[in-house]
Amino acid sequence: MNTRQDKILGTVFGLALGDAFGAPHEGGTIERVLWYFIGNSLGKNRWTDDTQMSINVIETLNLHGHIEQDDLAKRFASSYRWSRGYGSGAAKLLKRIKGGDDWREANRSIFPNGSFGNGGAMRAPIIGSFFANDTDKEIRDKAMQCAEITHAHDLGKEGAAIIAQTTAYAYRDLVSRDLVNALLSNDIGTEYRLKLELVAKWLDSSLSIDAKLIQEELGNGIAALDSCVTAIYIAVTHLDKDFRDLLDTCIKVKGDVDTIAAMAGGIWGARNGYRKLPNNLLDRIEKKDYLTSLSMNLSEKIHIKRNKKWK
Ligand code: F2R
Ligand code: MG
Ligand code: MG
Repeated sequence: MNTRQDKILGTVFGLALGDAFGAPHEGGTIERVLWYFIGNSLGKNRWTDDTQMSINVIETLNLHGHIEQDDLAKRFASSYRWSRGYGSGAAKLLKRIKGGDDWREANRSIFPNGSFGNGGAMRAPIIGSFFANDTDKEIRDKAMQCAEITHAHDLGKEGAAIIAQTTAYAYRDLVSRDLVNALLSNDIGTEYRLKLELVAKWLDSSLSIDAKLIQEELGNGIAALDSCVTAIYIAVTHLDKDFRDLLDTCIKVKGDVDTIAAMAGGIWGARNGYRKLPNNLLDRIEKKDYLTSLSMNLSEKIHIKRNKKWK
């Protein structure tokens, strides 16, 4: 396995492991009991909407080499299954697209300004790794194009952009304060900038930052603004640690654990690669062979794209 394959597989499996092993810890009692019954597939750990939508992004990139929005909208809609635990607005929206509505109108039909949920950001690590060697502006644009199909709200799109950029920086082996500095050099909206500046302050200080403080200051909710910077902070502080430590921290932060762990796990995997992911978790993930072949294909497509052989 070459470095590019290792990093692409690392991104995809880091995301899927975070999702599948975070999901049983998400939400309140009812959600946990429900996931106890449907979170198992033939003895394997099932992933949720986070991984399903990421698979759809990979499929469209493998076919077109860029974000072909109409194709991606159809894939999101036809893959929708309630049992993957989609957000309630996303579920309604995807049913409308499946019923024939144009995504350009459907994406503002549930919430007038579009969704600010973290569903656009949870699939953004794929964009960050695939476009890792492109410019910051290109990475941000691609992430927003991918997000806007379901998340037209500025906060939903900006969350996707910063997750994609963080993944791209991790892919290029930027770490810690250098990574956060690179992120802050972009034209990021004030709401996210304030939280990222707090992250920078924490990294510069000798303060002990526990899960409760992360939860209180950065958030742990289903809105992109309450989860994207949380995932970035956890990823940046665990890039040189074991993947299981990252997962433990996500579980301690509580709330939207599958999505925070999927985003942080994808970023971690882009830096550390597939080979550093824990085998005992990889062996238990649902549809591992399918994810592997999709990811290998994605890695090959990057090679073709870089060598300008894309037809
Ligand atoms: N759905 C789940 N988990 C179930 C947890 C339910 C939870 N207790 C709750 O608070 O709802 N997980 C999956 O959903 C998340 C991704 O969601 P996505 O794709 O962003 O969905 P949606 O429906 O677009 O947005 C989520 C909710 O955010 C609120 N919201 C969004 N935009 C809004 C707006 N403009 N105005 C008002 N509210 C808005 C709504 O409550 C949406 O339902 C991931 O965690 C994934 O794992
Ligand atoms: Mg989910
Ligand atoms: Mg979630």
